[in-house]
Amino acid sequence: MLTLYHGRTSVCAIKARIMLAEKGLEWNGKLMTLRGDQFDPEYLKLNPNAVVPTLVHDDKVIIESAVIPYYLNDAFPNPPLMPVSAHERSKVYMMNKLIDEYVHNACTTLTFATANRARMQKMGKEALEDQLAKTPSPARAEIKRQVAEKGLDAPLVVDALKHHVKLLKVIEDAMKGGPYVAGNAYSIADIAATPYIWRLQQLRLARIWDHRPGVAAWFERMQQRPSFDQAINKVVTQEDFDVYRNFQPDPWPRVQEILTTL
Ligand SMILES: N[C@@H](CCC(=O)N[C@@H](CS)C(=O)NCC(=O)O)C(=O)O
Repeated sequence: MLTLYHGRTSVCAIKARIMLAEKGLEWNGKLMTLRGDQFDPEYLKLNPNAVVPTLVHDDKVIIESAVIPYYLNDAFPNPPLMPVSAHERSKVYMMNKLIDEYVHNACTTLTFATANRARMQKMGKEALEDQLAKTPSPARAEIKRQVAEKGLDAPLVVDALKHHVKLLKVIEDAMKGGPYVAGNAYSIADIAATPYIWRLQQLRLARIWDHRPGVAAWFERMQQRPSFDQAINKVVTQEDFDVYRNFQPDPWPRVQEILTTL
């Protein structure tokens, strides 16, 4: 039996849900609000990092959204979602490394500086600090602290945009060699990148890839896959989409201004 602890809009959880959908696997969902329930002692026993996703396969617990797809691909080999050639496999590893080391925290920076900022501000400084004190990652706590206060003017935003531009460049360059990130076949590399491009689109920042036709065509292909609908559109609620659609101020003018300085 497969159980996934996840969040509806969480990019890492979306990675796991796309993977499960691509494999055609049945799974039980344990939906988390991520407004405090990630710190429940019972959950911390499964995932000491207090984050989603967590996959439980029978009696085995697998954490880390970069690892879960490799695990599922090994445990359920069909259809295979890893390329065969060593070089193409290295592209999958590189994509996950780029995301793990840079893009994921950069995505947190942009999301909390924009769509999630009003909620943090509404909490008030004290309640926010109480929550940040519980997170096992001081780096992620600092991101939230900085962007709650300064929004897109927070110094971290510049690097966050740089990392996203790098991700877009990797995808654009990959499109010169085939329709997918690792070459001619859809793979875990595409699964890893999809939620981050979706998030930019939700944050009303899709114009970042206006001059990258390869990215636009690739993302269109990703959205056409049934797994995109299953993992995203069927899980994310209208209320979630409305938060992205309605948050203010429009982030594009400030983002565009920063992009010209990179
Ligand atoms: N390295 C972890 C990061 C997971 C992570 O940051 N998850 C976010 C959602 S995308 C989360 O649970 N956030 C809750 C919080 O920051 O308190 C992974 O890839 O699984």
